[in-house]
Amino acid sequence: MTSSPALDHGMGDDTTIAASERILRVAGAQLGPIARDEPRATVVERLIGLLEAAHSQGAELVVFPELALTTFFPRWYFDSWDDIDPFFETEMPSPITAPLFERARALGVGFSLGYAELTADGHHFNTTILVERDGSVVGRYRKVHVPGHEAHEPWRPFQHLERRYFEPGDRFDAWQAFGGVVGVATCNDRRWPETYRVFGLQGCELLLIGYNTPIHYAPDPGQNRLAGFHNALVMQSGAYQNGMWVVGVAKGGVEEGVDSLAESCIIGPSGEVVARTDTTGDEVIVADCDLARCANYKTTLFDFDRYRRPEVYTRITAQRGVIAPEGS
Ligand code: CDV
Repeated sequence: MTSSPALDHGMGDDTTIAASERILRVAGAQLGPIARDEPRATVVERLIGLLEAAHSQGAELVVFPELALTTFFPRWYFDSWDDIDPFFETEMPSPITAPLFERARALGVGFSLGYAELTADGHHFNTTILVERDGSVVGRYRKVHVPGHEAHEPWRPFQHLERRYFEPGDRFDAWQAFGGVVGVATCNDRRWPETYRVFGLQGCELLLIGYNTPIHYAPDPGQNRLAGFHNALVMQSGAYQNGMWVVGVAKGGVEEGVDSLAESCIIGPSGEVVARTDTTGDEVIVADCDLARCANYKTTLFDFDRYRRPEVYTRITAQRGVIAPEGS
């Protein structure tokens, strides 16, 4: 499927609920692989090229992937923080990333950008920053669901050591930005329905999700052939069940020998995909996201205030793992 602002969003004539349009033209800026030795400055040049391509198509907001400045380094085991910390940013913007911020402000384009954050007091997070069209920082999001493992597991063809290198974030905050209510989540967060619902409960109309998803899933390779299906399944259902736009953007392709899912897409509050990449490299997709359309779902089938039963859902926050009923 190619991207097109003029694409029929498949919502027919269901215009009775959304009073007036609130259209934001959003771009997903998919990245192809970043080599381990690719300098940050070169990556920033690629990001600026994608930003300019998105702007030339009228986009006001550009969504970049998770950990968009480096290769996906959790695939390697490192014993010493001296080897890990060079993948992290200690300031944002920094002298190297400042040209992206400056170009975006000059063009009047906002963006979200995933990067590895090392705080002044030594904490490591998988972070995404959201920047408005005037260059102001809307907020920073730190990945809540950190997947993978903590220790070296030599049986795997490659590692997924996010749990060794990142602490989890502890907040899902939506923000007033871009003329609507906007949230950010990161990669594995998209597989958890709680993510979308916590944003949905804040009236979120647009959720931005960057990801790096290796297609080979070592704990259960039987899932490999379903990587694309599961990617679409979780984001489409999250969009529909919460009446929000979801923009999922990959760093895809074969990076340092590991094949990662591309299939970046923009999904409407109906749950329908309205734009999707058709390569595994650097590629921009664009869609006109009418944020007012969210009301069609938020005020009908998914009128939370009318229909939800939080008193019946207490296990969701009171309990972490499974507790099966007693008996055989
Ligand atoms: N970067 C990620 O969070 N990747 C995970 C792994 C587990 C494949 C994902 O959910 O896509």
